Amino acid sequence: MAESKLTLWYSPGACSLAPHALLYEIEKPFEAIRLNVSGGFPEEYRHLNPKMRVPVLSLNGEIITENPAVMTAISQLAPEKHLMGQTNLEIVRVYEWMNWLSGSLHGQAFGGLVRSHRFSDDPSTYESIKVKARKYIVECFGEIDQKLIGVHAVGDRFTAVDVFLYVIYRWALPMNLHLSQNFPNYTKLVEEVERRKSVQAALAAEGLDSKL
Ligand SMILES: N[C@@H](CCC(=O)N[C@@H](CS)C(=O)NCC(=O)O)C(=O)O
Repeated sequence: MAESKLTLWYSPGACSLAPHALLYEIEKPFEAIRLNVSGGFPEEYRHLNPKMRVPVLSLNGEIITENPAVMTAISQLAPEKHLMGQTNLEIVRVYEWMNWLSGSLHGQAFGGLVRSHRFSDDPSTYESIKVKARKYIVECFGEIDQKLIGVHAVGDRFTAVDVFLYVIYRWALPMNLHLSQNFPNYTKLVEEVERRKSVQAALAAEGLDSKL
């Protein structure tokens, strides 16, 4: 069977780092195109993703956006690895995590912290939006820590959820939240994820340090 043609658009350290690592995980050839979130995306990018966000995956010319969908598409290329879970219940749990991480923790909590202007047109409210967002991040990290019983979020093997959790944990590193003391289970999972070859390869490709 012919190999799929895969291209990922990413920005270093952004949520696209998770599908970037998954691409190494499935061990298939792909092209990765670097953008820079902080510098703003070039206008030509709009035709690929009118939402102007990363990640974007092109799979044989089909454009896929939204992290849970992008990671599902990548995982389907190596079904034997069960990156979206193996049993029916595991698959359900993976989507339960993915939706919450993507919608609530990423979109609302980190969105409020980093992009407060999207939540109000009144600049005088931005500081209070940031304060609330920070509280919500801490609350979500507490929920994650409580939910984790082993070093994997779902079942007893690595899934896409683990690497998504890893990327989000990295965002909190500069926030002075004393992560290892306050969230020991989450920290253990992150340490485990960071040891993976796929994650090390994605970090190197994006020019990022391990940091943990
Ligand atoms: N709902 C989207 C959100 C993607 C997203 O917000 N990506 C960030 C990087 S982590 C981005 O491209 N930000 C640019 C911006 O907000 O202008 C998904 O899950 O893929």
